[in-house]
Amino acid sequence: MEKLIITVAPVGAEVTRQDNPNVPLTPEEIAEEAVRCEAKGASIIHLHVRDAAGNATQDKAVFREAIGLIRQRTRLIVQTSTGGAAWMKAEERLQPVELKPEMATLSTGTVNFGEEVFYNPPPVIETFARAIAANGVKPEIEVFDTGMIQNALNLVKKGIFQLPLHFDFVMGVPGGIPGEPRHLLHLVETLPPGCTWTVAGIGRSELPLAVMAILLGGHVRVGFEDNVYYTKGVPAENNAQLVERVTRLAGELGRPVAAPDEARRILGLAK
Ligand code: KMH
Ligand code: ZN
Repeated sequence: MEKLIITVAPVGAEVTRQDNPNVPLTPEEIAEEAVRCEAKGASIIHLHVRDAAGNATQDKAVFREAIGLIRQRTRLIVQTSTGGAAWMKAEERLQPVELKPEMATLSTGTVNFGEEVFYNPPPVIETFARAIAANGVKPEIEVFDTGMIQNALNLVKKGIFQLPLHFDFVMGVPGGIPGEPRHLLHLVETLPPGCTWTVAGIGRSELPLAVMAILLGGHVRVGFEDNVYYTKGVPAENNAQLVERVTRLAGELGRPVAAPDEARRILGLAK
């Protein structure tokens, strides 16, 4: 098994300071959190940014500032979101890809997202995929339900992406695939050989699915975007605390964590 890649998703688009008073919001706060998370074992940062009022934005200028600070202070792989928030228009969501980050997400299907709809019809998926490929960015396919794997493989058939692809199973979103072990096994079995995957369990499914991924040879995403608690009813102090727990568990289970440059090799990013 390869070493474990830990992605931290510290900001998200929906989480607020009411949910957890320690959510980093400004580029400076996000960069400080990135430093803490790298020190505890993260090698990828899944990046959303906020405007001056603390609301989700896909503004390229804010992404540029945050990415600049993260790059100055860490070796983390920066993975920008193209999902943004469910209420955003597609053109708005795609902006950060123009900055040519090392990675960007691509959600390959529409899904109910709590009370909203995260809308990704086929033409949007294809436009995003072509932009990601044209900018030389490595995609992470965000899978909220099983059919989204097939939709991603269709992009390979069309020659836009090449195998092996890297997937993120986002499990436990109300409206998406439930965050249960049997569903993770099914998703993993559905992937073509050679693909890599990580799991982002939402809320209380974060920890059990992380442990399964450690054991199965997958990778793990944690952070306030997915879960703001350390244990039931107890808000995490910061994102680094969630990263540290995964590093500790992985060590106990005999799976050391990858440093950023090792993650680059595992994901085929190393030049
Ligand atoms: N905020 C969600 C609607 C991504 O970052 O690529 C979508 C999302 C996925 O977070
Ligand atoms: Zn996201």
